[in-house]
Amino acid sequence: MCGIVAAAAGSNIVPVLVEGLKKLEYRGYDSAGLAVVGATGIERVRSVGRVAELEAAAAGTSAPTGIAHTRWATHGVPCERNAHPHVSGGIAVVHNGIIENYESLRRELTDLGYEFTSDTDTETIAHLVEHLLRAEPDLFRAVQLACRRLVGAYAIAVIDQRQPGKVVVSREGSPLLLGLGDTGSYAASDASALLQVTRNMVYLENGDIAELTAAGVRIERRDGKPVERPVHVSELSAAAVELGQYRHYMQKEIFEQPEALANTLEIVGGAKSIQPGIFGAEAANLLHDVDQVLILACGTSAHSGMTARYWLEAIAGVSCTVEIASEYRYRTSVPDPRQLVVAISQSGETADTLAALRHAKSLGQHKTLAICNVPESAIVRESALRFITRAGPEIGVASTKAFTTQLAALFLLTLVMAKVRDRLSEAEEAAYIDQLRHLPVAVNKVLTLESEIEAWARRFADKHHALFLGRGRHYPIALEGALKLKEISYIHAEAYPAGELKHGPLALVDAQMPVISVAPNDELLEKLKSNLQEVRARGGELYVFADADAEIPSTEGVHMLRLPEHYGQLSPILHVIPLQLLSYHAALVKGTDVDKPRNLAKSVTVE
Ligand code: HGA
Repeated sequence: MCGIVAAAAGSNIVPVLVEGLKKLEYRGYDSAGLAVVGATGIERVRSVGRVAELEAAAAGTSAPTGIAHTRWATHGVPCERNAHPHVSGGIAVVHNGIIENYESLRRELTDLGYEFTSDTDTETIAHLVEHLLRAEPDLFRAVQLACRRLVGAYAIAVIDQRQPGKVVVSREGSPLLLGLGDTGSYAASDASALLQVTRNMVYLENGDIAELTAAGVRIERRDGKPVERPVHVSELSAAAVELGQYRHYMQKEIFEQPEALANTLEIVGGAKSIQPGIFGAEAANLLHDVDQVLILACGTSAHSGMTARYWLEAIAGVSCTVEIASEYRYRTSVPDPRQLVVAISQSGETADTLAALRHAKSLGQHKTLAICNVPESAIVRESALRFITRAGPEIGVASTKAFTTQLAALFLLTLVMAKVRDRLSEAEEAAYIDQLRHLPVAVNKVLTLESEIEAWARRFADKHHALFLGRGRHYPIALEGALKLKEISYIHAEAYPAGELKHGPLALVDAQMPVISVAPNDELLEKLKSNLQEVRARGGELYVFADADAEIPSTEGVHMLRLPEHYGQLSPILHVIPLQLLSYHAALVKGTDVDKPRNLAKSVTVE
């Protein structure tokens, strides 16, 4: 979602701001802007569209202090007038998040004579700070006072033309970190934006306010208490966020899956058995009396949770519920303190998942586990146990390697739960570990299908709808395939458990409706084959991803691609790969913006 970059340094920081925004482009945005404290006061440049356009528009701008932003609109349509920074008098503000009490603040500030020129909630912050500066001329203090009035989630950065050389930032709910450089201080929504100037990062806590100058930073809490925050040396490699030989980040990330899985599973590399400690020192203690699992997640992460439900119940014999985080947080549920609450999120900052986790804790559910790709994220920090997937930075909005590494983590959880519950023999454990060890190689083999899938994708160019079918633990894989196709090719796609076809969706099937089926050689194959016959009998065209050893004849109207031999319980991890490739190539054929699909954003940090 929105990206923030801010800098206070000894020389011109405009190139740093622009380069930082480019690194945050992957988060998704609709407009961009920057403001600096120039010789004549605040100089602001904004543009609807790409950061490259902003860069061109800001070519003549130069100053040592400034703030910059990519906006993903929540309040007010994407247009230049609503793009950040927003200004009031001598100050300029960029904001990530939502100010929930903006309507009452807007009324109050309008009554005080402030004129609103945008439809955003953000503009209230600009006027509020400007107003508070009348009584409290120090920018740091004025922002501190303003934050006490804001309700909602935010990360903000503020500059004041009367106090050049200074940026004040604060966070509550939305991500923000500081970068400590040799000749300047910086802030950004994530570390990738600041690697160009420093590796020394300080992660702000909710309620922190920081002042950045060329000489360094100081941090206080909202109530005025000074705090020290540790400096982390980021290990993120700059190459990890470069495109390299690939056309798109999504393609790169699909092909990085063998490595991402190998890194994530390194923990079982030489091991003969898996210990609860991989989820944290407290895990053995905390998991021993768990009688149920509740998984909270959104989007693709919810699909990994749904797949894990099949594993947890079949292998570990523990009952499992998967809830969409935005639903769970607002419904009245029956808390069970012995339930393990698992929050899954690539970024670890997904607003709905974080709020759902907090909600569960407020109900007395303290057995919590985070499965995230970002170690310092809020969800990780706020959970009792954690497993950090090692997918590396995921830039493409459509999640791929984060999904398969989440699945690997959830499979490890299944094995640990099975052991804790005495449901796993040594021989079974050894066999699963062996399969996990070979998983990267198996994924590699599936990736070799790319050119055949590309040929299939061409047939999707004129299609407006598609149906995805799966059964059992591959039903969530069908859901994920449909989501991928929707997200990046804008083809309307639905997924159904294949047995459900005859209860409604079969009415949609005709020659114009491609039906994509996940057909592993498992215990449900014969049932699935009957469902495929039902489609053929109605003239539907079938695209079947079958295992090499699955007996499905390829007849007229039935296109078939063969994966390697059936991979047992871990087969969903293999079967999602061709669906990712299919949506990627369908999007290429349709000419959509693969890495930045319309209306969508990475790291969904607003509700
Ligand atoms: N509410 C602000 C910022 C939106 C945002 O953080 N998106 O990720 C706006 O609409 O401009």
